[in-house]
Amino acid sequence: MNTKALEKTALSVRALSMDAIQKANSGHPGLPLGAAELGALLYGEILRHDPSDPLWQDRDRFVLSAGHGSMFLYSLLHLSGYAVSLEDIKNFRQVGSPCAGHPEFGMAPGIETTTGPLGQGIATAVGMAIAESVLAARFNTPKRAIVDHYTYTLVGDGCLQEGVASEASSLAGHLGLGKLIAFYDSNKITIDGSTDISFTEDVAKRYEAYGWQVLKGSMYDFDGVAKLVSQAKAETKKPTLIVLTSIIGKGAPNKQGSHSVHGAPLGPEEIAAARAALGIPGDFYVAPEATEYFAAKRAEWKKAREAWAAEFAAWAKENPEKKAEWDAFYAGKPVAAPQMPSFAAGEKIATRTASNKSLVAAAKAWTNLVGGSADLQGPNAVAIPEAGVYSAANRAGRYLHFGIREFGMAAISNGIQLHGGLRAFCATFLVFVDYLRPALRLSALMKQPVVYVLTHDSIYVGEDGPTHQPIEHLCSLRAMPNVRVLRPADAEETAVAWEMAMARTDGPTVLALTRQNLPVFAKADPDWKNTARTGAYVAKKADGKADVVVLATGSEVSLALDAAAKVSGKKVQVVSVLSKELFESQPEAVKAAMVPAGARVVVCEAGVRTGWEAWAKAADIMSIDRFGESGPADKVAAHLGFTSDALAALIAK
Ligand SMILES: Cc1ncc(C[n+]2csc(CCOP(=O)(O)OP(=O)(O)O)c2C)c(N)n1
Ligand SMILES: [Mg+2]
Repeated sequence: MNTKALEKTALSVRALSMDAIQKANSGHPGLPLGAAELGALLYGEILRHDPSDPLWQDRDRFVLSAGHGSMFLYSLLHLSGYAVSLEDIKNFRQVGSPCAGHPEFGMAPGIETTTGPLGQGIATAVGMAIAESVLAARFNTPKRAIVDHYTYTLVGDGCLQEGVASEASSLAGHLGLGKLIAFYDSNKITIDGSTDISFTEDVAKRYEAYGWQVLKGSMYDFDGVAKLVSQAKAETKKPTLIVLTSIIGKGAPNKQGSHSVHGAPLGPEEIAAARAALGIPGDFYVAPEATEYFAAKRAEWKKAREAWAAEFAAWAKENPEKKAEWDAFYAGKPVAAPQMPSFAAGEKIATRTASNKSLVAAAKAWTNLVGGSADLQGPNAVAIPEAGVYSAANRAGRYLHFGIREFGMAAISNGIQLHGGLRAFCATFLVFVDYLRPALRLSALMKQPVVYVLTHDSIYVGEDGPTHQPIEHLCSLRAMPNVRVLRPADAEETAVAWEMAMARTDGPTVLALTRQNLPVFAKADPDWKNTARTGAYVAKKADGKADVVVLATGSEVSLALDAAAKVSGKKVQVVSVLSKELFESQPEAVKAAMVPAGARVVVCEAGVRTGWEAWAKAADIMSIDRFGESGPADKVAAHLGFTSDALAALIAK
């Protein structure tokens, strides 16, 4: 190990970070300065990666969970040879710069996931480690291990205070993810000051209790940390937490060790003092020794990757069937054409139950579909018997028992999806989407097509009462950019919704599904399966030009069909709105074909009115703008005015 070059690399990380943050007049120097040595060691000696092929499937993954320390990552990406230029670093935190305020997936090669919301990074890393083990079990042969890499993450005090980190770490310990290695930048400082004011637990003991191996060392001891990493790798049955004692902002002589260095530029005087103390000769300094060191490393890395490629080619030749599957996995394509289920008109079946049939069919075609529920396998109807259960003993299993950890589940699903090669889904009650919302937001921001199976989608849940009855949830999910909310109205629509979810490549899909049975109804539009992909289609056509168009979603479509049958003297058309936001994004002509100009619009949805006002007058919207009630579903619905008689009366008005 070339300690001198590593020291010069750490020096360059400090120099670039303090200058970029000063130039932007915004940012967080504490972590990049305090953890620069680990960064040098990680990017120089520990990671198996190749900046000339940043998407190399068998690269080690690194997640900067403490995303506020983004300059740590950008400096190291630049120094080690990724396509992050000095110019990019000088544009840190400027509009359009790949060096955004917090690391953003897709903005620059080498950023494995978006971080910044503390705690989610380590949870996402858990998902990546799961993905690695699934793919290794699926593809490696006794002769060749073509999937064999580690997942590293760097967490701070903040990440380890967040509940989502606990959820995911508990599961990681249970699953025995031996190739997950987390470094803890233990500087005992957060924004408000010393961790003494709010965080005095024994983190090491907590992680031991989760089933992790816990090791301790100093952030500034290259040999020591390298040895700890070897020890972490030697423990194949447990994830490892390496607690590194550190000094926040190390190198800024008057500010280091204090919370003042966490999240504000050092200022010209402190920068001058730091330069003098560290021997930094000028602006945006990169030590020549660091440049030389990484130039040599790049040649080594390229060779290592080419050796893997040769191994892969030999493997592909020996295992043509596995290779075909591998190609499909990485292209996001099914290995066989999906055979979605069909249903008979009149059949009464809950959309969650229909969803299970579609999920099982999808899992047959997309043999890389991996996921599960937060302890609601039965209620969410997400069992996939032939997929097997993923566990420490069965890495080839594709069903994940996430336990009652909704937020951890969704962040882990992002990691599984981001890793590459797999499709992820997860499931819980729709009302508990609030427990996982921040991870759904990152799925949407990162354009990851995770499928969220969210059942028990309204007051029709019944007896479990208001805590379990979604009210504002459909509206709030529709408000989140790039989330596609699909609320199918019967079993047939559910199959189409699953097809749409699996076909999506650029963002998450929420499937809002019923607990209660719904009739499979005859559709007026003969081409409804295609029309539905616009977000809506005509379920019942008016006789001639419609006087009233009823827009309904999910279970309220059959309510609307019943109501329409009760209305005389008016030409009523019923439109099933599978996806409100998708329908609203269509050209005017598409919308007008279903909702003709001049027709009165009535809306029916068992949720809040907000968002429907553009379609109908407030008095024409049948909605629920209060919390629900505990009672049998039909009684609760009647109590809240959700009957076909009430809707018929509204239509007839
Ligand atoms: C979920 C979430 N809550 C709050 C914040 C705001 N925040 C950013 S950094 C930080 C303190 C983090 O402390 P630590 O992880 O110890 O980082 P250090 O100060 O040591 O760099 C907070 C509260 C955030 N980014 N994410
Ligand atoms: Mg800290």
